[in-house]
Amino acid sequence: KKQPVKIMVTGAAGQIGYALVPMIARGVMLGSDQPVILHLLDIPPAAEALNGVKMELIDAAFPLLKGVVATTNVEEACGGVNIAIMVGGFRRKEGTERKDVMSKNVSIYKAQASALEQYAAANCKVLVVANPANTNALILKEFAPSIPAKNITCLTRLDHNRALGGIAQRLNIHVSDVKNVIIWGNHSSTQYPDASHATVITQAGEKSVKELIADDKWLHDEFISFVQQRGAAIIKARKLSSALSAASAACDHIHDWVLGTPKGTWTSMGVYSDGSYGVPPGLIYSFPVTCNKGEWSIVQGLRIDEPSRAGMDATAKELIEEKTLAYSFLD
Ligand code: NAX
Repeated sequence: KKQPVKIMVTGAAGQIGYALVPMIARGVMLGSDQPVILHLLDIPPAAEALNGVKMELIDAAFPLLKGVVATTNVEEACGGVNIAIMVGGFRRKEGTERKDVMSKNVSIYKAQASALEQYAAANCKVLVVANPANTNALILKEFAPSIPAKNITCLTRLDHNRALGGIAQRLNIHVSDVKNVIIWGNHSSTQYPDASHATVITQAGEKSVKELIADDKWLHDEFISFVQQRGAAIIKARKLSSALSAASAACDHIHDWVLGTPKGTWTSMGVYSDGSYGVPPGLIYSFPVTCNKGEWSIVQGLRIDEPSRAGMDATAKELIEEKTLAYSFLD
């Protein structure tokens, strides 16, 4: 019988948390034979709401859920966790400046990095969802030096899934027949969604999306802005930002990282750059990756065309600026 895996969700009283924890407890993240124990963290003003989430988890009587810890104490939340999903953070509200958001998140991620380093299980895998996701993950990495850099990632799977969906809609096919899009760079509006290596499974075998769509304008303009602007479209429609799709993407990210990507298929993950594709090392940058036995590796050898190169560089430039801004709060 499998031992339960301990999973921490920070910001668990928020809207993504509310969508995410039942998915984890149902086995969506780690499989229907893997028991889990949830550690839910939020801040004191949300303590009562957090306790309400715990009560609902109990009431749902999930067979795989072996325990729930709901706390506002970071050390307690991090205790022995094998997986940490960082959804909590300071959010940008109307009128707040980017720099204020950054300074608050730098101090949150610095503190939570130390707690993870001291109290989490050895080899804990970390996924940062909270924005600015790439830079929060980088701060976390810097302040948890004993956690291997390869264990610290950020979420761009939602953008990846949106890109698959955009192509499926354009070709009027099912999303599961599309694969190998890429999200390069930052989880922000400078991200570069790339369909130039994407393929579609047809009855006549695998065909390239470029060949099937053959409309360069759509692939270079409409597709890219569809993916980049989808988050804003959700906010306009729901008056709230994406939550169920973000939660689902977080499950996909951990699922594939732990259990592996299907043969011939890659996904997108924000990971610590090793300089692949000329991306500056020392950034958390989204790359195409395959996963095997709990380890990701960047897909190598893809041909990069001119527009992709420009897009990949622009989003790297923004990440360098974010890093500089974040570091300015550390002195
Ligand atoms: P909510 O504001 O609903 O929830 C955030 C929760 O975090 C709140 O309950 C808050 O009390 C808690 N929190 C604040 N500071 C904390 C701290 N220091 N420790 C623990 N918890 C803390 O936001 P929600 O819609 O759930 O979004 C969460 C984050 O995900 C935001 O930063 C958002 O920008 C980001 N997103 C990232 C996405 C991605 O693809 N990477 C997509 C969706 C989402 O926009």
